Amino acid sequence: MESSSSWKALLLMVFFLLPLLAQGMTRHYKFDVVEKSFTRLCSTKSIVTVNGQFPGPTLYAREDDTVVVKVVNRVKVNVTIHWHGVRQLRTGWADGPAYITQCPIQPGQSYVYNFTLAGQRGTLLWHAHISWQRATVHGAIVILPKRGVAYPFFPTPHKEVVLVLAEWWRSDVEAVIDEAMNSGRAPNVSDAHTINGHAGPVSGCASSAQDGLTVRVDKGKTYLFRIINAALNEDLFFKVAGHQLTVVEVDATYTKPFTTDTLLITPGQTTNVLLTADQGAGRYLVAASPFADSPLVAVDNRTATATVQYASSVSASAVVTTTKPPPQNATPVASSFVDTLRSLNSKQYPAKVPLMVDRSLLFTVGLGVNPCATCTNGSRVVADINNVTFVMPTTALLQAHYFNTSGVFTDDFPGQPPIAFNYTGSGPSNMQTMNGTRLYRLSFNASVQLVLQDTGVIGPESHPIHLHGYNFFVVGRGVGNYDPKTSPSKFNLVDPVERNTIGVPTGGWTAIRFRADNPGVWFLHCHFEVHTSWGLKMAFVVDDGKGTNESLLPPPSDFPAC
Ligand SMILES: *[C@@H]1O[C@H](CO)[C@@H](O)[C@H](O)[C@H]1NC(C)=O
Ligand SMILES: *[C@@H]1O[C@H](CO)[C@@H](O)[C@H](O)[C@H]1NC(C)=O
Ligand SMILES: *[C@@H]1O[C@H](CO)[C@@H](O)[C@H](O)[C@H]1NC(C)=O
Ligand SMILES: *[C@@H]1O[C@H](CO)[C@@H](O)[C@H](O)[C@H]1NC(C)=O
Ligand SMILES: *[C@@H]1O[C@H](CO)[C@@H](O)[C@H](O)[C@H]1NC(C)=O
Ligand SMILES: *[C@@H]1O[C@H](CO)[C@@H](O)[C@H](O)[C@H]1NC(C)=O
Ligand SMILES: *[C@@H]1O[C@H](CO)[C@@H](O)[C@H](O)[C@H]1NC(C)=O
Ligand SMILES: *[C@@H]1O[C@H](CO)[C@@H](O)[C@H](O)[C@H]1NC(C)=O
Ligand SMILES: *[C@@H]1O[C@H](CO)[C@@H](O)[C@H](O)[C@H]1NC(C)=O
Ligand SMILES: *[C@@H]1O[C@H](CO)[C@@H](O)[C@H](O)[C@H]1NC(C)=O
Ligand SMILES: *[C@@H]1O[C@H](CO)[C@@H](O)[C@H](O)[C@H]1NC(C)=O
Ligand SMILES: [Cu+2]
Repeated sequence: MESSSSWKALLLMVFFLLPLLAQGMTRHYKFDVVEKSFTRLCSTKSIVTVNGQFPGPTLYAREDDTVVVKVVNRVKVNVTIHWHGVRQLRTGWADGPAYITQCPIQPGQSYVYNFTLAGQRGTLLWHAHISWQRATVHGAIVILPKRGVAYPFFPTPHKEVVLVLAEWWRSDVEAVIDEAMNSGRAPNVSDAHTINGHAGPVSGCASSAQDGLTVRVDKGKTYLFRIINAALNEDLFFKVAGHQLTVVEVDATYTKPFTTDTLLITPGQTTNVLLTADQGAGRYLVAASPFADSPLVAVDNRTATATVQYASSVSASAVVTTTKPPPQNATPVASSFVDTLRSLNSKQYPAKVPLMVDRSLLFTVGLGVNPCATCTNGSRVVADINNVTFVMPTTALLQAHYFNTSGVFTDDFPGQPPIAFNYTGSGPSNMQTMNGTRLYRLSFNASVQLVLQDTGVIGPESHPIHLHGYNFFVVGRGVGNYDPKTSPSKFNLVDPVERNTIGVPTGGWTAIRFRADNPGVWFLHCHFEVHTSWGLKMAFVVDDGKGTNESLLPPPSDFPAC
């Protein structure tokens, strides 16, 4: 066969050259943290931003790339940046949550975050991880497939559009949370939602209504919308008038595609959808509106809007086809979306669900009330996991772990609720919690099942829980109390959705599984920033395994000191 040599050349290319091409490159970014004011936000107030942009710059990379970001703090407050959803395999030093993995970057200082994007592709977000700064310090992370690798089951879209949803306060966000912490009561809700930093209808600011975002599309073409919820305290519905959305990926993992007219997206979550411009030429409203099904909770009920506009021939003054957002308390719309999500679970992208469980944990997540002599009512609202209101240390936990510093944390976090009660009932009459910087220790590669159970203490409420350093599989979900005897029989261990942030339903529970194959200290917390401020947080300390490839790397030389 005379063609055999060219076959050999082809094989040579496939086996030797393609892997070389697929090897990642290093991408360098510079993040200058600076103050900036935006007239489009109807205020002369300065906000903390990255590079003077709101939202901040999109970080583009491919799977396997190394990302090096030099963050320079040019503002008056402490700063850290978290790369939300990035696994940070052995590089916990680059994860970012203040006092968990690092001390803050203080005014005038800088720090180089250096990490590799391994085994992930899709959309994530980066955000500040100190106090309430992420309200304005956030942006998208786009992880494209490896060079030469196509999207798995959908053709390359005509264009990709990043849409960052957020919340906007007229006041300085630090003043909003300070006021709440001093009074012991809930903070003021935001004054608007935003889409890519455009406020839409802000009361008392007429001009901003015209200053919405316009996404231009060509009829017949398909677009990939990368949607991020960067809001502080609110789950959001997302719709585009007259168009169906096909979900293809969440939290940088592919899903089985499905079509819906409404997305639910909690703070910290990301969703990629395909939108085909298959309607008549015109302008169509895009709406992001709050979802909150607890009567107790005050939310900002303003809908953020943008428009999808067909081709250049359609004028900006053309009539906009509007859409009605779901009611704020539309639990069935939210549940139906969450229940439909499944991992792609293909040969190339299998769902590696842990089938056996080494550690079975039950964590209650909810609120409490502690005495507070200086507060408005002599008491303060707090939040807790298993009745522990987490107390932030003054030095980073990861450092204390790595350097064996005693006295910073204990590793006796309770794996079960200290007192069993009817979690979704009205709760115990004593609503007090314990304080502590308590961590839960896991050995390397332990397989963990964690049931997150909402409580009715004060009132039931949904909680978007985020785990750092890992993706997990969402194997089950239900209303009422989790029952260890009957609930597991309904678990999906075949193709459960894989993600890094999951909403625990109001008055219900969610079960997740993950393998502790990443050594370090990993934060678990509510992604409603108000609940994190109140103490709904804890951390896992995951010990090193055998050999250097299963051990935490040493800290970088420019690691900030406290
Ligand atoms: C980033 O980390 C890698 C691996 O540890 C190292 O080789 C590289 O020099 C680092 N780059 C920078 C800019 O610090
Ligand atoms: C919170 O809202 C109250 C009532 O509208 C207002 O008086 C107060 O100034 C607000 N606080 C902040 C920090 O904006
Ligand atoms: C939003 O909430 C405010 C204050 O509770 C209320 O006055 C207003 O009618 C609500 N708007 C909508 C659209 O529900
Ligand atoms: C004080 O506490 C009572 C009972 O918990 C509550 O009804 C009231 O709203 C609180 N007052 C303030 C100002 O928060
Ligand atoms: C911390 O303690 C472990 C176990 O005793 C030991 O292997 C390690 O070298 C210690 N690390 C430091 C930085 O002292
Ligand atoms: C728990 O409380 C809920 C709500 O009050 C109630 O419907 C349920 O029957 C209670 N469950 C148990 C086991 O008491
Ligand atoms: C939580 O801890 C406090 C303080 O120790 C205690 O009084 C309370 O009974 C505990 N509650 C629960 C539900 O464990
Ligand atoms: C928890 O700490 C706060 C101060 O941060 C204190 O006021 C409160 O009494 C403590 N609660 C308990 C149960 O120890
Ligand atoms: C982790 O445990 C699983 C299940 O026992 C095993 O298949 C896998 O090889 C282990 N991985 C490592 C790195 O030890
Ligand atoms: C680390 O290397 C050892 C020996 O090559 C291997 O058995 C193990 O699976 C590796 N662990 C990981 C997490 O890759
Ligand atoms: C900034 O961080 C340092 C180190 O933890 C701390 O000492 C200082 O009080 C912080 N500054 C502010 C304004 O919080
Ligand atoms: Cu919460």
